[in-house]
Amino acid sequence: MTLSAEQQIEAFRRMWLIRYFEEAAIRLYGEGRYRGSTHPYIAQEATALGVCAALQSTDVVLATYRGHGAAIAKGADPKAMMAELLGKATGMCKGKGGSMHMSQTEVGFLGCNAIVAGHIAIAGGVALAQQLDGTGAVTACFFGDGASCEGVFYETLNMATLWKLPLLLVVENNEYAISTHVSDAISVPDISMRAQGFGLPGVTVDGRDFDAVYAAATQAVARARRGDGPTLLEAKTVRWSRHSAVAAGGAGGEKADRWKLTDPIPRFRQELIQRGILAEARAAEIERDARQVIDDAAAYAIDSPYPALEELHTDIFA
Ligand SMILES: Cc1ncc(C[n+]2csc(CCOP(=O)(O)OP(=O)(O)O)c2C)c(N)n1
Repeated sequence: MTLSAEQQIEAFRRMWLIRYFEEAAIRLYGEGRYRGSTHPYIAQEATALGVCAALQSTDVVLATYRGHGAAIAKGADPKAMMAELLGKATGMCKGKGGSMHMSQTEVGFLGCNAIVAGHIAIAGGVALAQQLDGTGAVTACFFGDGASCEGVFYETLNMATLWKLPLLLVVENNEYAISTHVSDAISVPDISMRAQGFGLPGVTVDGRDFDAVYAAATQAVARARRGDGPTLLEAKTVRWSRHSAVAAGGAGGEKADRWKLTDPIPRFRQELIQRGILAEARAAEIERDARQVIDDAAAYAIDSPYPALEELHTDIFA
């Protein structure tokens, strides 16, 4: 499967939407416009876009608290996301989810999750439902290197492989779980090697390379749709220097700006220009337009009302 020029340009546009969304999220947090926290996806954009470009609109995605990127990549509305971030009634979850619990089921984004690795089991369940429904739909689940050390990851690998579930497990190895480096926590050089013990394919790609992620995801999705079962796809990447808007942790010092040297967006832009798909002027226009979309989304979110007090108990499951 190859992507059309329009699809590649749309992926490029969404990379900028993610980048500007995250920059705005950090800025708005600093201005005290919302509480809790936010976990930037900056520098990891090519992974979410590469995977989501291999999915159909009827496929679904689950992500972590670092999930704004996956949401935008799956087609979620930045305005409704920004309003959700600020806890406003116009948010995609009516302001009750916030940064770590965004979801928009209409576009197949089943949500961000605050519990490290908790959603891996949920994704297994969603894939089981898809298999039982027989629609041919596939689930993609994004999580971090730290999450791949949790027991529920191994339980899901085992059952998903045994039952041949239509599941794509995407481990985004950004080297750090808050302040713990992978070399202090993980016994193998590639997390994808862990697939060997469970009998499913494990693949490692450069997560900053859109084409590499897309190619690997396309194969994994085809395998899942054929009914041959899950794939563990490791996307190696680097993280924005801070874990979250409130917690530091990570590279720090001279390593802190490493992501800038391997920024996936100029890399993809260069690729598209070399392929003759994009001209310099058009690339600049796309970037400008994406920034405007996010500026408008921020203004919309700021101007939106908070949920009314009477809404306190609606949509609450207990
Ligand atoms: C079950 C659980 N344990 C601990 C935490 C606290 N916590 C939040 S993020 C995080 C690090 C996870 O790192 P990783 O899985 O590598 O993902 P990344 O943040 O790098 O995207 C931890 C320990 C949590 N939210 N849930």
